[in-house]
Parts: sequence; C-alpha cells; structure tokens
Amino acid sequence: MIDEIDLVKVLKEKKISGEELSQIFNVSRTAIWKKINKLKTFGYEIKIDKTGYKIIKSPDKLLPYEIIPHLKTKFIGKNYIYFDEIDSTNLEAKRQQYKDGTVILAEYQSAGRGRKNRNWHSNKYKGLYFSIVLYPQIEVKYLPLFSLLFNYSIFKVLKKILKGDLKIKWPNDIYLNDKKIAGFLIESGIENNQITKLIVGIGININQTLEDFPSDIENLATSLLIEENKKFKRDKIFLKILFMIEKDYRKFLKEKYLNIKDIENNLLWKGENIVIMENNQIITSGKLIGLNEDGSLKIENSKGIEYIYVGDLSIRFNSL
Ligand code: BT5
Repeated sequence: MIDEIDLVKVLKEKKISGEELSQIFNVSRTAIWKKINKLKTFGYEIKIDKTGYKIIKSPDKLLPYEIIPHLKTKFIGKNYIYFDEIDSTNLEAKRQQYKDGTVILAEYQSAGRGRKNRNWHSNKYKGLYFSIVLYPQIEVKYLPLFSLLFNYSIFKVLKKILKGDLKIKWPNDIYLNDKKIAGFLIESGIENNQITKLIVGIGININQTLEDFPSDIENLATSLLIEENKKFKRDKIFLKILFMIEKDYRKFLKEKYLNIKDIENNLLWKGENIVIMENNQIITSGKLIGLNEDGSLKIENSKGIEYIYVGDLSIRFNSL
C-alpha cells in the first residue's frame, strides 16, 4: 500500500525517478504510475520527464495531503474526512459514528444548512465548510457557551489576519464590516443532563466575489476577499482555526469557564437598539447591554434588564 500523503510529500520535495519511488514505497512502478495519475485527477500539476516526477503545482483544494501533514493539533482533525461535494457536512457527521475530533470538510455542499433548517450557501473551492465531531461529556447547562467559545476561537484567528471591522454577532455569526462572513450550526446529543455529542458545523466565506452570492443574501453576506481586496489561503486559515478551537475547547472542558468579557468587548451592536426575532416575529427589543455568564444576551428596555436565550438579532431601524 502506498501512503499517498507521503507520496505527495516526496513528490513536492524534489524530482524523483519511478525506480526510486518504487523502492521507497516497496511497490511496482506501475503502482506508482497509477497513483501519479490519481493525483493528476485531483489537480496536481506533475512534471514528468525521463529522469522522474515532481509536483510543480498543488491544486487550491483542502485535500488530506495538504492538511494532515501540517496539523498542529493533538486530536482535532487527525481523522480528516474530505469530500469534493456532499449534501451537508453536519448531516454526514450524523450519518456515521465518527470518532472524537473527526473533521468533515466539503468543498461544496448541495444542501448546506443553517439553524432552523435555513439554507447555507456554499461556493466550490471558495469557502470553508466543515463539521467537527466532539464528545464533551459535560453538563447541559454549558451548551449555550459552546457557540460563543467556538465563535471566539474563529474570531481570534480572523482578527489576526484582517484589517476590517470584525465583530461577533450573538450567538452564531461573525460579521466583517457589518456583513456576515461566518455562521455556526451546533447540534448536540444530550443524555442524563450531559452533553454527550456535539457537531460543530462552521461555514466561512473566504474567496467569494460579489457575483458568487445569490440575490437573496447579496446585501447580507460578504467574504474576506471582497472586504480585504485580496485572495486568502484557505488551508492556512483552516489549520489555524483547528488549532485554536482545540486549544480553547480543551481549556474550557478543564476549567468549565469562559471569559465572557473578552467576547462582550467584540460584540456586534453593543450599546445599540436591537430587536429579537423568532420565526420572523419580533419577540422583544431593547438596548444591547452585553452578555451574561451563562452565554445569554443582556438587553435593557422599559421592563428593565431582560436575558435572551434564543432568537435572531437585528438592528432597530427608526421605522420599526
Ligand atoms: C448559520 O445559520 O449561519 C449556520 C451556518 C452553518 C453552515 C455550516 S457549513 C458546514 C456545516 N454543514 C452545514 O450544513 N452547515 C454547517 P443561520 O444563523 O440560521 O443563518 C442562515 C442564514 O444566513 C440564511 O438564511 C441566509 O440568510 C444567510 N446565509 C446563507 N448562506 C450564507 C453565506 N454563505 N454567507 C452569509 N450568509 C449566508
């Protein structure tokens, strides 16, 4: 059996003959030739001449060969499941009993989902669409904090590489210059008051252009490319995110504590008048004060302080 990850590594390092490759991997030259052809179908540009093979260009894809050798994590992503296309990575995470830390990524989702069965739009090879499978075994009261925990992990990674105005929108989104660049769909399995399983679905718009977004979200959605006027390396961002998520997740499980103030300081619409909607109905409104220790949102209105546990936020315009 040829370890394809090793083969790609060797082919990237230097030009190497078929003879040498068959010795290294202890297989026939025909077997090597077949693997080379397989890599070509993935988009690798391989220079082939009488003296050997060399990868001269790798495809802009998040293939296991491009991710696994560069992972800096202890368990998240070690089991990395890659799809060129799938219906939804969250659905896939539910179809099988994947082990702790499994990351399922798709270049394109034909039925990407948001919360409440809303739709998540993906553009092939332009965003990050993935789900992480975790088995935290922690009391259910911590569930609302997980959205904020992962949201803040991603926020920190993006903050380091972006110039624009990055904000956390409670509870599940990240906004850049007042438009949505990322959303989370966290699904959980609960038994005996314990969170036994978490499926953390994450969608991030990276290299989309304006034309890539359908008309129903063109005023709401944006990408890193649109806002920062440059193309980003998806693999680099993805690897950093997995590292940060693992670090924050492990710390949280150990300490059972999240520094809400850090998140609050970066909250979208803090101090502004907002409305809270559920199923397209306004359920309440008020001034956004901040976050409570349990992850709920704190607003102030004529009734005093209200704590919000579910709902979608929007800014209050004068006409409302
Ligand atoms: C979310 O829901 O924002 C959660 C999105 C989670 C997507 C990931 S991708 C990997 C994993 N597999 C899945 O199937 N899903 C997860 P919500 O807060 O309900 O927002 C959904 C709304 O965001 C939609 O109704 C649109 O208005 C808007 N939207 C859809 N696609 C978008 C995009 N690419 N960028 C920005 N906004 C989008």
